[in-house]
Amino acid sequence: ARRPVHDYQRDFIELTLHRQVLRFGEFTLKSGRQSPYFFNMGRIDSGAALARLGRAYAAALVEAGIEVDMLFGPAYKGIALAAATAIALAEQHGRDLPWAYNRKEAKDHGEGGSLVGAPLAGRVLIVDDVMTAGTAVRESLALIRAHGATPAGVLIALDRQERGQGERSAAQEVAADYGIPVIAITSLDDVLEYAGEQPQLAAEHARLLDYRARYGVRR
Ligand code: OMP
Repeated sequence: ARRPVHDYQRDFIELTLHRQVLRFGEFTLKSGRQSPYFFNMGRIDSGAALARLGRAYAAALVEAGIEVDMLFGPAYKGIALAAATAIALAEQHGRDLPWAYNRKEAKDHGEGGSLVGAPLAGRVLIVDDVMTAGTAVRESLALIRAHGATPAGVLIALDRQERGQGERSAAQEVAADYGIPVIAITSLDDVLEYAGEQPQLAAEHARLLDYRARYGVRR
């Protein structure tokens, strides 16, 4: 059974297609996997598009109904995403949450430290772009714990539904290992459904199915 499709998901899918965030071709992923598709959030490169993206993230968080005290955006791409989500939460949902981000390189002058923004404390929500093998998200989870805060969940735009360290998906593993929800606005299922509906994407759809058979989770 398919999960219900919310308005914010429809709007987000429309945005990603319009801005060509989703592309088909041959891509080498961070994990070394060769993928027939890539989801590039860097294509959200205007103010209006970013605002729309922030609204989708905020709506997904509110819909999930989880309790969080603050947002954390991992460098680099998560920074703008956490900022856009924080703004949308404040403006659309009346929730003014603290937010923070990290630097990739520690600074030895100025404000010091590798964290910027609100101190990491309480239940922290990670806001990032895509989960594949879960490596990026696990680094953020470790950082939050190292600062004595509690991971509250992970909010991403796309769950690629690929195997993590074992047979389950990276998102399922992270959810189980940390006891937290992984909230994804869209997933590989949505990409497959979209490609499956477009006659001109028949070859891409077939490659997606092959890819899922290789790196996806048993279903
Ligand atoms: P994992 O650390 O393997 O979960 O990969 C997630 C990261 O890979 C994301 O934060 C992105 O930087 C990048 N990525 C994308 O942006 N889009 C994709 O479709 C796939 C990846 C990827 O390299 O796996």
